[in-house]
Amino acid sequence: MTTDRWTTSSWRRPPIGGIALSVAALGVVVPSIMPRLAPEERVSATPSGGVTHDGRLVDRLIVRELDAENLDSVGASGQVAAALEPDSAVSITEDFASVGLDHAITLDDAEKLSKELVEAGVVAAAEPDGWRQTTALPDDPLHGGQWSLAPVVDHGIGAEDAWALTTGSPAVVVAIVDTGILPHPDIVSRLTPGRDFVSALWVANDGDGWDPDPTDTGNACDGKPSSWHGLHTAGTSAAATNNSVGMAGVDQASTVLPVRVLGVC
Ligand SMILES: [Ca+2]
Ligand SMILES: [Ca+2]
Ligand SMILES: [Ca+2]
Repeated sequence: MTTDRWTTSSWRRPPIGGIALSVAALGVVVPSIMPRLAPEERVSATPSGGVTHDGRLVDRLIVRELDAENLDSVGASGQVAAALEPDSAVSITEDFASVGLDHAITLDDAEKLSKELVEAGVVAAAEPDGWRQTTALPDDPLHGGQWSLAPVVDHGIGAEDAWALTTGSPAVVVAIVDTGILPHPDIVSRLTPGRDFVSALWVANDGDGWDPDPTDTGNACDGKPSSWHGLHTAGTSAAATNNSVGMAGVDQASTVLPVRVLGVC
């Protein structure tokens, strides 16, 4: 099990004029100009109920840039900014810092507060700063190379985030309409009897037309090797997962129904 920083949607506004201070200066600059409000005057710092994304409350935000002019004329900005505890600011980079809140709030409220801080001009960007555990990381040795399952920011489908919500259902049957199937040890336990619908004998490569055996007999031609594409797509969809073999399947519980429709060439 590994842990890593989570990030959620952050709120950003376009660059504005005036003097922008690094948030690394929060601990020095903000206390002298930020009003401290009574709890009943503060906004967004009251938990609204429900559970957080990872079951924990959020007590810090990651923020970027303070605008000195807006902080000099706090007004409504100060009401929002009062939820921050600038003395607790920890510099992350030259522009970013993690800043404590006056008390822990839910993830939803932390995201709302982040948006309000940006809209009020207190910071240029903000998002909740918290921890979550990666509990859905499979042990399949080839999973690391499955780029299509990578996080969305890395141009994948974000499978690990999805698996945190569900790993699939045995009630689902996925028909793989492709070149057929092979008895690979990473998929054989997930198969239900399929069908071979290649009718033309000159492309069937199994000596007959339609039949109840969707085994992929290969489609090599014109010097190109067989693709075994049906096995590939079946594995991506529903390979046995967390079995220390091969790859991980997007759906870890469904059944695969192989349908052979592609023959030679
Ligand atoms: Ca056949
Ligand atoms: Ca067949
Ligand atoms: Ca596997």
